[in-house]
Amino acid sequence: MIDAGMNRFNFQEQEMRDLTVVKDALKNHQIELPSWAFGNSGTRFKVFTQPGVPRNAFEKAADAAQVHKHTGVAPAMAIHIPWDKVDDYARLGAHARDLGIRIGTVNSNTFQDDDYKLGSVCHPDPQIRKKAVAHLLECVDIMDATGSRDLKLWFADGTNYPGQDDISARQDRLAEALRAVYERLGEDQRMVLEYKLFEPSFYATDVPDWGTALVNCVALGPKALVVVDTGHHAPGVNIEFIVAMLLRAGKLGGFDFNSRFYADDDLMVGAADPFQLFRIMHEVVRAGALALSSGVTFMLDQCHNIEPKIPGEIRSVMNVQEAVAKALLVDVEGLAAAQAAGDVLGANAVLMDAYSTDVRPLLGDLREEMGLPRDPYRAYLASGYGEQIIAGRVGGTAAGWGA
Ligand code: RM4
Ligand code: MN
Repeated sequence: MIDAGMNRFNFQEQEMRDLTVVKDALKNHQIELPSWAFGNSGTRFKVFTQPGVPRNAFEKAADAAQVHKHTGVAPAMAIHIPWDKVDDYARLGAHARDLGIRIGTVNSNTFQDDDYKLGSVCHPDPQIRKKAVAHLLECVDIMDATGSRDLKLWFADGTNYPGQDDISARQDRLAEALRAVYERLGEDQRMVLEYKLFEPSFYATDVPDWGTALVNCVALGPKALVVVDTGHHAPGVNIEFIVAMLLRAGKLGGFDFNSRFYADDDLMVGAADPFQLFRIMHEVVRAGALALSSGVTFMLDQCHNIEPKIPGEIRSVMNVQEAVAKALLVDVEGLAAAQAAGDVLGANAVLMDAYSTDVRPLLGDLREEMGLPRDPYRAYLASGYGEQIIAGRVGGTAAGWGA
């Protein structure tokens, strides 16, 4: 005899067990913040400065720590060299630890020097290439001091006109430079190679897509992995497909999350297309790559040009969490059954059910369990920190996209 009441009880128990799994996964999912999100930024037309902006990497770490304090899931700040150049990187690492966070990915910069007009590691002049590689090696020294695991490489290299340089020769130069850096990496260090379709080069970019990045990383070895910046594709590209392929190859190093309406807009992640973010996270969850141990870094790479910066980062972290929560709620067995049965609409419905779930109450409960405010955004606004930095950070030069 079927006891309906009993079944209902079992169902609830099952649901609760599932929610515990979902909550645990969310608690352990870490999001890394970019130091440059806290500095002034803008477009090539105008940088609108904001009061209270950090003057150096130490103050950026203090702001990043605020995001972590209110969200509980953002315990790392990536740095950009030379924007975050300091005299003593070990002290910067210790400062971050005192604030309850750590220094994460070290981002190299081979695009803001006059010498790099025709490229950096792919430049036709061996002297310029040498200079670029020296910078990358210096970044590895910095990783040693901060205890960072990853060196992020993004190259502005490319050409503007057909015939300007030899496409294939530039690839040889790229491979040679990458090899030199790869060989310098420590036991637990990795290099993550980021591709971008175009800009600042408008004809041929040297690392324009995941194919080029992957070919290079495979040739280098296990410590070289690909980074997916969500703003670095042509419109309409199926990014979750790329993510799935890289995960299958064991070559996804991490993400640079942001939103785009047009090109590399660097807007808040989950603002332009929360559904795309969900689809990406579904592939990540499906592959079991959410946890820190998976080696996939979930970084933000954004600029808050017109909105306040710390709240913008908090909002972004919350957006990622919402997408992750929804991806974790996908009825995996139901989906597999529908797929196996060729039930097109049924399978799609399983995914859409998860996406359509309002996960905000779940995330509020989770935060309460973690001793955090239910709404990190409002809690930050009420904290007075924003007013405090405006009053306190007077004088000096506000940080921006310059060394
Ligand atoms: C590039 C790329 C890099 C970022 C710089 C600021 O477009 O996304 O990841 O470090 O911008
Ligand atoms: Mn990026």
